[in-house]
Amino acid sequence: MSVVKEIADNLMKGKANDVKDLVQKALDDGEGPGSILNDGLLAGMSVIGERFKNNEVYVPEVLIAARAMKAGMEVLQPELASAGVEPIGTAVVGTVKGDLHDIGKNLVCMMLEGAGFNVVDIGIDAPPEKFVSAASENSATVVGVSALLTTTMTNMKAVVDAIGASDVAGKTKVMIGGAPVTQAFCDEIGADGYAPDAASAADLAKQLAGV
Ligand code: B1M
Repeated sequence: MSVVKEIADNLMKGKANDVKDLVQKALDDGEGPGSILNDGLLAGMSVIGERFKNNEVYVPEVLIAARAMKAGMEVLQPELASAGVEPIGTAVVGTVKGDLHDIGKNLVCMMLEGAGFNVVDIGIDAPPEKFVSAASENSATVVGVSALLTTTMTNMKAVVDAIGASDVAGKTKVMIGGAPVTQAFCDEIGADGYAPDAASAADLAKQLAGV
């Protein structure tokens, strides 16, 4: 098995230390940072995403795979920067104002990172202005809004409206998700897309970013 394939394999098993060592070995062997990222780390994370979507693995497996990806990225990041490998876009992600739930939002962030996005996590209880300023400062391709409560999902419309009235209107797409959120609600508030789970959120973000 090639070292790059071994990276993907060990990432899927959540073996953070092995992934870190294998990324270093691949670099020492002269493997390109882009291939280590795309065919190793992102390939492994994409398999985990698909399995999660199909209920073949659950939240703990995703978390340990994401931890392994982070370990590999620590070694790879400086090499990517010097090789000029760019992220596929920037995603600003947060939980809507009034809402303190962040487990699903964190999973969405991990899947977006796993798909190759630079992720700016603005945390929980985030007012519309925070989404707008983070999107503007980071030239976000996508803004992701999470809500877990029927009482806070209504605040998503304020984010959609604020982005629409800001300097990033037309440049940044807004996607929404969370347990009480539906496609019908997405259509009603005029968001650009809805994803039912974290893996689908990464697919949707790529689609919205046109990659
Ligand atoms: Co709360 N809570 N909670 N809670 N909590 C729920 C959501 C609830 C359904 C429980 C219940 O009553 N059965 C209920 C909501 C009812 C409703 O509105 N329909 C509820 C309530 C009522 C409350 C409080 C009001 C309770 C109280 O104080 N009386 C309070 C509100 C606080 C606030 O936010 N202002 C509250 C507080 C809390 C805790 C702080 C104790 C804790 C949160 C801890 C944390 O997040 N750090 C908590 C928890 C843990 C839950 C449950 C048990 C689990 C939520 C979770 O993390 N799920 C939840 C009941 C349940 O779901 N069984 C419940 C796992 C996570 C991976 O799933 O977040 O759905 P989820 O994310 C999924 C998808 O939804 C999607 O992808 C994720 C992974 O596939 N997704 C997106 C999420 N965001 C997305 C964004 C996207 C795309 C997809 O694009 C941007």
